[in-house]
Parts: sequence; C-alpha cells; structure tokens
Amino acid sequence: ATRDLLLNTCMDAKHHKTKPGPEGLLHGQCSPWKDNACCTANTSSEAHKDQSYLYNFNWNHCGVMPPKCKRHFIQDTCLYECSPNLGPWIDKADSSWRRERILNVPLCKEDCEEWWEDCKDYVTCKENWHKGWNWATGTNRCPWGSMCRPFSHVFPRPADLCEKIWSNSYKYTTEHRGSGRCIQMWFDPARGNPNVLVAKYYAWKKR
Ligand code: FOL
Repeated sequence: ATRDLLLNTCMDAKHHKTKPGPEGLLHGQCSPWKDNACCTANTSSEAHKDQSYLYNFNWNHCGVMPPKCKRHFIQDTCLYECSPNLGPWIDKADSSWRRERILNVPLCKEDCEEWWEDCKDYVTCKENWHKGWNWATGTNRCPWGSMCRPFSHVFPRPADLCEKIWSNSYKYTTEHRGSGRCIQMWFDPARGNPNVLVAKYYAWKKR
C-alpha cells in the first residue's frame, strides 16, 4: 500500500543509502540508529567532525561553536543522515546536491527548545544555513555585508531556529517526547526507536 512506501525508507539525497539496514557500529551520537540506518558508519563518523566531507560545512563561521551547542547539530546530522523513519515527510528537492529532502518533520518540543537553549549564546550571520554562503575558500563563510549576531537575535524563539535553519526541514510542535506524535532527535535505543511508531501514525493519517 502507499503508506507502506512511507515507512522504513531512505531519502534520495547526497549520502543516504538506497535502503535502510543494520550497520553494526555507528559512531558516537549516531549509535542509536545502528540496528536500522540510512547512513553508513563512515557518514556517522563524519557527522562528528568540524570540517567533514559531508557538506564541507563549517559550524564555526562566527567563532568556535561551544560543545553544548554543537552536540545538537551533531544530533541533527545523525537524525537527518541515519533515520529510516522520515518517509512521511520526504519531498522533492530542486537542488543540485539532492533529489529529495525532508519537509515539516514534527520535532518534539523539548528537542527544539533544548537545542535553542544550548545555542542561544552562540553567534551566527545567517538564518537559513542551506543557502547564500560565501564558498570561495571551499567552506562556508559569512556572506559580504552579513554580521555575526547572537542566536537569540537571529532566532528569537525556538521555533525560528528549528524551522528556519534548514529551510523548514522541521516543524516546531507542542507535542512531547514519548507522545508518539513527534519525532525525537534524541532517544535511548535501549527502549527501541520511538520514531518508528511516529512515522506509522503519520503515514496512516496522511494517505
Ligand atoms: N539537517 C536537517 N534536519 N535538514 C537538512 O535539510 C539538512 N541539510 C544539511 C545538513 N543537515 C540537515 C545539508 N547542509 C549547502 C549548505 C548546507 C548543506 C548542504 C549544502 C550548500 O552547498 N549551499 C549553497 C547552495 C547550494 C545549492 O542549493 O545548490 C549555498 O549557497 O550556500
């Protein structure tokens, strides 16, 4: 059935496997996905590096990003690259580097708010981190005329951060972790992957 196509699937993007499957070992913060993942072990390692080959993306474009903030970006990368449970939100992407993207994934309130809280004193020069960088040196630098300002200024509310930073990959929700109604970036794999049920719920709702 159509809804089954939305479950246990990988998007057609830059580094994703064609199908999800076990990986044995995934690195660090990506390890919760090791039993069933869209990322390779190599992608999971790269997700933890400051200058990874994944997107040549530089987190430190306005000075060094503190570890308590960076861990949320690493976790976002793990979810984005590894999760096999984002099918209901896969959409076509018209871009040079991926055929498909995720759109409006309902992120749990706590995941969004903790991300914002832990990053609010860091600085950035851009609201949308997907587009408009200066790539002249091979990595992203702030475009001419932009200024480094605190996250709390660029993203006044948690929803602004979670929704705008990756072009609406996420939708801010008031649903709580463990409710089965929102996707968790963070979870304890000892209790299984909670996002499996969330994808099922939305796959039934959508079709
Ligand atoms: N996390 C989530 N949750 N959703 C995502 O879509 C996502 N995407 C990335 C990382 N984590 C994510 C990938 N990030 C460029 C910049 C960032 C990036 C991938 C590519 C980049 O090359 N930007 C160019 C424009 C490229 C184009 O659109 O053709 C630029 O102008 O800066």
